[in-house]
Amino acid sequence: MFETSIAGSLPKPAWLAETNKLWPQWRAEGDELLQAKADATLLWIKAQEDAGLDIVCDGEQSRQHFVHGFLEQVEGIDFEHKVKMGIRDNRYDAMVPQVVSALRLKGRVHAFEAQLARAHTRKKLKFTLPGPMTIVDTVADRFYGSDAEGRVKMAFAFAELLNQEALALQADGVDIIQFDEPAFNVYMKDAADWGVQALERAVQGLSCTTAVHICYGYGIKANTDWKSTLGDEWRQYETVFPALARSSIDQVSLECIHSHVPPDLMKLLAGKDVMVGVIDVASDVIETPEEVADTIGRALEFVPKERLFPCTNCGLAPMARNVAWRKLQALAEGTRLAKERLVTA
Ligand code: MET
Repeated sequence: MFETSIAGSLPKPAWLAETNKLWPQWRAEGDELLQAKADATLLWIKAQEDAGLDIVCDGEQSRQHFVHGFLEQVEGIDFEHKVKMGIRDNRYDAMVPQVVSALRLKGRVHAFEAQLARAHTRKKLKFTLPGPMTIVDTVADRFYGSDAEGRVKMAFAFAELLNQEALALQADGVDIIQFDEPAFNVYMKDAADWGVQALERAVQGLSCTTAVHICYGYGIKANTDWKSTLGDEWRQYETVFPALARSSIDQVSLECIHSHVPPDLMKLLAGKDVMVGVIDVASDVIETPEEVADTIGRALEFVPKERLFPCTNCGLAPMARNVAWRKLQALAEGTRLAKERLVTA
């Protein structure tokens, strides 16, 4: 009960990449970079285990960014000529690569870090991939056409590639494959109309546990500014949760602590495991065990205890390393307290 995990990413050590950045530059090249990625992956696996998490991740140490890491292994994408594009409905500008021809995987995307992680932990291993709709929102298109039809076509093309990599990750021994779809909270109607279907294409044939993560973004300024415009009640999840409840996806990861999401929206996920965000990634203040346990307690009003998985609101990538480390501990300690409360209730 209450198995703990994170949304996926952790800060990169200063010897691997620039710190406190969402799109950091690597500090090394070639074999040296590969070795640094491996070392950072092992370091964070150990840290997650030491903190007492039940399900561990590779911390996304081998990818520059949660979307572009996947795209780097896709043929048909021009990384040489990146363009500036407003992403997440123009919330912020990012330098994005361009889709210039038909899409195909160059080969395996995450074999190195998935196999490394699998060889070094006996804990359940979760692996994250970007979702098709979020990829479409983080790349410039010069091939599929920018109308709605083109976007859907491109999403399904990416879904097929994601599916190939997901099947291979399953064969590597990954227990849970999570697709990150923050775009579901931005284009809610599209998410319900075709985003979930594209996700279904990505999980086709998988027998491991499947998950989707939907949040209000990292703790960067563009996101905290956006959140301040969303009012007192954030009901974005209301449009897509019913479609997810009808889907074959096993688990849904959502933002909870310090958010204005009405917790009763979790009721819309009946029949699914719910990864509840009990750690705020937009604040360096470390949650107390009481705060974490209280958040779990609020979620328990709407999620059966055997379906509740305490998690972080989003990735910890742009944070300071020591803050992230203490947040892992807070997640585990608070969850322990929530379990105790349940026994003594
Ligand atoms: N797996 C990604 C992370 O943990 C999710 C990002 S959603 C903005 O960083």
